[in-house]
Amino acid sequence: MSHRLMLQSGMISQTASGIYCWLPLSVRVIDKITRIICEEQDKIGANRVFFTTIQPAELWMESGRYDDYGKEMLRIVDRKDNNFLYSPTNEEQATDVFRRYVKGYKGLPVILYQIHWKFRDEIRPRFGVMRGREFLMKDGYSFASSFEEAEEIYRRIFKSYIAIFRRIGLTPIPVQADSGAIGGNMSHEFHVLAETGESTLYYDKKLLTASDEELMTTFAVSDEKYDPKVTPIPESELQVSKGIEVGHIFYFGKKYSEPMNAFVLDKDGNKLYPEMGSYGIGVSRLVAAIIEASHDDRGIIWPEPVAPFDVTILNLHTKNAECCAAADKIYEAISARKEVLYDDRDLSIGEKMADADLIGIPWQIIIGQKNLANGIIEIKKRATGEITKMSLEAIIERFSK
Ligand code: P5A
Repeated sequence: MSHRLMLQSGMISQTASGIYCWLPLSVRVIDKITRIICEEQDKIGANRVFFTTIQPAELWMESGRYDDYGKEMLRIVDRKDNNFLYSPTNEEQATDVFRRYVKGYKGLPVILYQIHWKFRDEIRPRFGVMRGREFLMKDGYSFASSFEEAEEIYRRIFKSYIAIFRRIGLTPIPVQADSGAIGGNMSHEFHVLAETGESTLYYDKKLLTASDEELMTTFAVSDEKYDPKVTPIPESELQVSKGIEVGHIFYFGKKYSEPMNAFVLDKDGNKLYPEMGSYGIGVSRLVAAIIEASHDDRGIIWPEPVAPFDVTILNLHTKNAECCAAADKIYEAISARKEVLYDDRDLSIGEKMADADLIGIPWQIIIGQKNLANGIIEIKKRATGEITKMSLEAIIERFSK
């Protein structure tokens, strides 16, 4: 569903299997998500960087993952026959930056994160950007001086992720997970509820109202791990819903710091290998997940915090001087405070209204010549379809706040 809506609304354009161009509307959504992520990550002391998308193979040989990663890794040879790869994730590179720049125990803990492109040569790219080959990820890496400190950071990130998904307007369900290929012994997936989700979640109802602290310990599992015989949830409390995995966090101790010889000196001059974790959010997948969670049969319904625009002005009669003057006046008056999409295309009323519903901007200001002659302009709330008639002045007042 999200894939069809993203194509129809001109958000993305496929260039190869699992590889998409992001067009103006979707970039604005990504910018909104990015801003929310950065604000919440900065609050917990994480620092934003840009690692690179092209990495030398040597880094992955040090960790032993160059051979293990297999066919999902896109391998590249430069003109001097050096082996490179397009980043599927950046644990090795983050560890390399750490060992170059952090020399003493006083430099710990450190949390670095980026929002950057990844490439994984998935066998079956599916549902558009939901499972792409090239995709945008927020990936963070932490370095701590002890297990206790690493655990405290893990909790901080966990809470930050819950806050991020809630601010976007989604319902996050944290699920205890095996840490799979990344390795280690503490891991949570974050799913968001959507009827069309690929995973089935089994969780205790109290997750939906739990505090952050309770969320970490309340039971939830996804499909393959569900066994009714061992689930510690009373039948009356068990909730089964569909979800989409939009985030995944890992604690993996010294899995990279030891083999990559990344250490600092502790206060007695001994080598201290940091306890590490990594933390991911599928940013481009989130765009599709938001649409899965929020649409109707006419199109997308953007939650206000991530909508590409706050409001759209529909001038239904672009050849009518009064309509144009009213639309211009409103645009001029409110565009300092609101992000406005001004539709002055020379199309039929039906086409413009259908497009506005399809692209899902939260508010529509609808200017038609008959209403305007009576001093009336309509505003429509996309989520409910509710229409209110107002004067031009009242509309300017309403959207200038
Ligand atoms: C955590 C950060 C990692 O890669 N290393 C750095 C760790 N985890 S992960 O689970 O493999 O990926 C994190 C999130 O990225 C999204 N994702 C994808 N999105 C679109 N297309 C894909 N092919 C794809 N693969 C992973 C998911 O949301 C995942 O939770």
